[in-house]
Amino acid sequence: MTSTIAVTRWIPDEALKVLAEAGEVKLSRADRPLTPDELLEFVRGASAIVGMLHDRIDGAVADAAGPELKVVANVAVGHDNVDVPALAGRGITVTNTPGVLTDATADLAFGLILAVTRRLGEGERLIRSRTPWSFHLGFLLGAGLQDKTLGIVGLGQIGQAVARRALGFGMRIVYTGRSRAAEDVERTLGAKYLSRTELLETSDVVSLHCPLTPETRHLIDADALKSMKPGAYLINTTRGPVVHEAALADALEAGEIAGAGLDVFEAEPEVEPRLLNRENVVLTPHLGSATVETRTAMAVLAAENVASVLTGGNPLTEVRP
Ligand code: 8YV
Repeated sequence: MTSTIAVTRWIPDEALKVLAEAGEVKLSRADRPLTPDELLEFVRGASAIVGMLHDRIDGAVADAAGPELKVVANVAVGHDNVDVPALAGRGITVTNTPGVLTDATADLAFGLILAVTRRLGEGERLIRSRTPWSFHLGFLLGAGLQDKTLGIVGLGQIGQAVARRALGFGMRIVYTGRSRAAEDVERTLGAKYLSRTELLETSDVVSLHCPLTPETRHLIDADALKSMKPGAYLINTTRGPVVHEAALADALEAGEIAGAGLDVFEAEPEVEPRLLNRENVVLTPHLGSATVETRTAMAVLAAENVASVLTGGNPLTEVRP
């Protein structure tokens, strides 16, 4: 019997080609996430589900798919949208796409660091609004990065890639996380392990690269923001709920930190309205991995995971509960 592979949104042709060899592809043409009810209906009878950001794939979705479901391939490194224990309990393999999006996401994080510290959005808005301006030595001054401290929360693959970029800009690296990085990673990056509080108190730029888990939800709350330096910047390219967005708006209004660069939001696509008109905030719509090369590689890796599991092989990049 041919396997049905339910793909919840557009994916590149290169990945569709891989999937087509493994089964019959059922592709949602919606340019938005399916609603929970639509998703339950869409996956009915599927042997594999290719899902992505904002698809909530849990036990109910697995039950709606039925007994044929063998694999859920999430086209993302983050898998907070998938209830991995519930699926594992039903014998379903879950995979993600680590590695292939590391550099693109680190580039975007560094782009946000530069954009917010050098006030690029502000300058661009000024010109586009035809506001008269003239050069003087104090005009739109930002903060330099040389000799400043970058605090990385979560020194995994993406955190390390951001640190490598920061070294090229003359920054010092400190980091925090659930555990210490390997000695050679610390040595190569000159990275010093600090407690979360020490990191927040000493960093000029704090960049978040931890996964969203119950422990990291609202990791950056009002207290955390209060412990940051008044001249510091917060960068978030991981998951919105790691930051308490209303508390961030409060902190920016109170001048507790200097600015923020955000690619992710607590309730995407909504954004806390008080952030929208702040000049010292740079906002991008979840673009971390959004390059042609990276999105293609992510989708192909997800497809290869599906093909391997459906043909009786091992998954390439499995998420274990
Ligand atoms: C993805 C991401 O593009 O991989 C992740 O975890 O956040 C992004 O790189 C997005 O999640 C698409 O599913």
